[in-house]
Amino acid sequence: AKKKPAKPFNLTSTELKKKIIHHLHTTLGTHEDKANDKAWWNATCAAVNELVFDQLTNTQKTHAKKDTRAVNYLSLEFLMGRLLSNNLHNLELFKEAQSALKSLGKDIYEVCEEEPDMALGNGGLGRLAACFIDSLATLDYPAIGYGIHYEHGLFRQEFKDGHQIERPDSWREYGNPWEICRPESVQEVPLYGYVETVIDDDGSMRKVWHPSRKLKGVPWDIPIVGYGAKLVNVLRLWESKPGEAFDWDVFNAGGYVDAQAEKAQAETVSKVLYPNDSTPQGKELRLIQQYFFCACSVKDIIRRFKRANQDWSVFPDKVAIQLNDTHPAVAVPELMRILMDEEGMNWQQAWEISSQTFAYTNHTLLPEALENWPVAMFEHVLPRHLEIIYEINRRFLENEVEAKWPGDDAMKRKLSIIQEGDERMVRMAYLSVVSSYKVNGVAAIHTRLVKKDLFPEFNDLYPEKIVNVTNGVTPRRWLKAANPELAALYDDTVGVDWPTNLHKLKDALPLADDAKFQKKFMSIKRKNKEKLVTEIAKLTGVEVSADAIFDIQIKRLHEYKRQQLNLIHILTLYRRLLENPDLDMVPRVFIFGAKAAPGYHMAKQIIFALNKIADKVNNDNRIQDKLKVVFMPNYRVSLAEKLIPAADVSEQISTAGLEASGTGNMKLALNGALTVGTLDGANIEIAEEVGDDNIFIFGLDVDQVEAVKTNGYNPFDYYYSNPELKAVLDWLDTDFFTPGQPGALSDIKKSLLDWGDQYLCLADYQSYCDAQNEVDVTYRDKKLWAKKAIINSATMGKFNSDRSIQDYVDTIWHLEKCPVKG
Ligand code: 26V
Repeated sequence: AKKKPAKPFNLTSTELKKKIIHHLHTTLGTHEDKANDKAWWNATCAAVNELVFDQLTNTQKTHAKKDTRAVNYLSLEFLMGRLLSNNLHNLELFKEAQSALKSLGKDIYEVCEEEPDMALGNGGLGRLAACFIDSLATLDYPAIGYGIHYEHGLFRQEFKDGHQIERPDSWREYGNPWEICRPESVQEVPLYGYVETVIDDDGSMRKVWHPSRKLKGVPWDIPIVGYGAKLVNVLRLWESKPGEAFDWDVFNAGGYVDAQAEKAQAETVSKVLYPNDSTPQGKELRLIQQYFFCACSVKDIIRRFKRANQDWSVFPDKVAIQLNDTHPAVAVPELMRILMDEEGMNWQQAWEISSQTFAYTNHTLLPEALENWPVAMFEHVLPRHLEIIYEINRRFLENEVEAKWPGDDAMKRKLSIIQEGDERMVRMAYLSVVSSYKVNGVAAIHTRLVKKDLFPEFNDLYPEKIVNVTNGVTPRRWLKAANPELAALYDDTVGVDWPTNLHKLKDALPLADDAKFQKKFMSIKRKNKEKLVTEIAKLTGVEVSADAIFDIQIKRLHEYKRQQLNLIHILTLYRRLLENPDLDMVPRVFIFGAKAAPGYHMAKQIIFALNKIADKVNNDNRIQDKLKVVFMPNYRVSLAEKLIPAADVSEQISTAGLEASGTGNMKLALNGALTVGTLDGANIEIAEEVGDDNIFIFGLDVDQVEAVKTNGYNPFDYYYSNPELKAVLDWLDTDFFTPGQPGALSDIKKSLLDWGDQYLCLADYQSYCDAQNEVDVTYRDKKLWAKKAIINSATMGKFNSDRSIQDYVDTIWHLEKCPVKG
């Protein structure tokens, strides 16, 4: 059972070394003597590409020939991180590359560090897309990821006096070895203008859109190597350029500046990723970004379809289009427009096709995160699309809603895709639900709430439409590549096929109690912690000990994720220590990684507060290093890969009902961290897998949250009845943490009291402290902790993104595998 299957490429390290040197000379134009790590990185990428591009060509040939159904995953975000180490692992050539580079005097980990992260996403939604395209390729499913080729990904975070500063991220400044430009597949994108109604000779009516501007979409392809490298799919990212309409005459007539300005404007469309992942700003540029990439992608999909088919009616059999949240929802009216205005279909024919093609994934219940576009703006940018949305809405209200709730105008207003009021709005979520054949939530509880609270009437209307697909993460990146020693231990213990069959880890469960295995498992954790100690010192200057509990909260900064609850618990411990420096507690290092949206005041305040508290705590000799606080700057995928393998405790403490799923929770548990968490998102399913004894659940559950809110929540009740809580909140009003600036942290206290504590931190405070106390008690029993850590890791099989993808295939996409020969 432990015999290793044949490798995709039978390359020895010597052969790989030859290739690397060859590329150093011929691709990089340099030489061993003067090459720096960047050059070595580039040369290694080029060597990898030789293998990958070959298999990419094979894949595309096979797919074109067989013309099998494919899924098109439309997403404004793909948070890929680095690709070299991942690609080497998926080609099963990491060891060979390691020794090749070693014989050249290079450390592969240092070489990999040269790669800038592809940070083309904000957080969970974008990283999920990245895991999914890895799994699709691994499982031999034909798929294309479509997105935007942003010049700048998510901003780089720096701290200045504890405050977050945003700096531009320039991931491609010195080129990117992974991408291939495909000028032969450029697309044109019309914008603005007006719609003309034309009556033809036979009396029939048609619409002609006269756009006033045109952009060009240039595709960049990034090969996606599945594990075992059997199949190589592509991620196709569109870059905007000025279209043909670009006025070269003006240019030649001396209007150089005007022409440059227009060019600059066109290029602005794919310039930067919007860093806000909670409140849509309603900016015209964002709508244009969405339309730009949808228009390019839909045309590209149709071009491929037409290459193999004449009969439009089979389109939904060949093409599935998945909308990653509502961000690409404008693809729906775009497909309708092409089918009617360009292919000459009538409404029924076009709708028949379109409504069998799209499916939509919802990723959030937060009302403020739902996208609504002002009708006026929509009309200005996309006049024809607005007409089509009106018609979708009219038919929906007059046929479906009327049939179900006859004469009920209130219901029509409620479900209308157009929200009436002072400023009329297009509700993109409703458009997506009405236009999709399936809608899915991303964890069991989330889907239940999507049905019950977000779209209850739609669920009545279409009882089969809303389904659950619980999220997952790729075990290749998040265990094999990120935690090579634990991966090797699993290889030896359960066999080498766990990277594709993560349930195999369960075979290690009988060893959870075994002293020898526990020792191996925990000494790997220890080594990972020691590496992180060095990294923390390097990045923050803070000295921490690997003997302490490493307690980690890494995710975007959001009030609903409740970093502030973690904060007030830290203050609680600090206060106890100051009152009793001999307090018997296991030393703890609280580690944070989080970016705040640039315009999100309270999130930035929380970062500032944590930095100020860290300054104070870390330099307080009275507390004998029992407490440390570390805020790691610029949290991103590559940093997550260093933090996750070193975590003892995983903080998953959102207000129940608000975190759709979470995926960091899965990665951390897979790497042997124990979760302190609420009954929210996928935490619930994690608890089911690991068992109640192996997770620290606290706080109100979804039903209790609802009850507390309906009964009128008053945070002051908790403040006045809990002296410890009162003391730490009052502390925030002093200048203890911000000498000379009293009140600098007061907003946090205000938000938790005067402003109503929307996220019920105070209601969950005591329960959270109790759970944290349990952590302390449990950690003292080294054997017990080791057992729980092993159980956590070994029971994460369900959260393999391969399982998620197979669920999508079974319930939504209905794809067939299309293996490719090497
Ligand atoms: C929302 C918005 C709002 C408009 C402005 C731009 C923008 C960009 C991104 C988002 C995404 C918010 C939704 C999101 O990221 N949800 C997360 O999805 C994860 C994957 O399903 C899930 O694990 C997290 O719980 C959920 O918060």
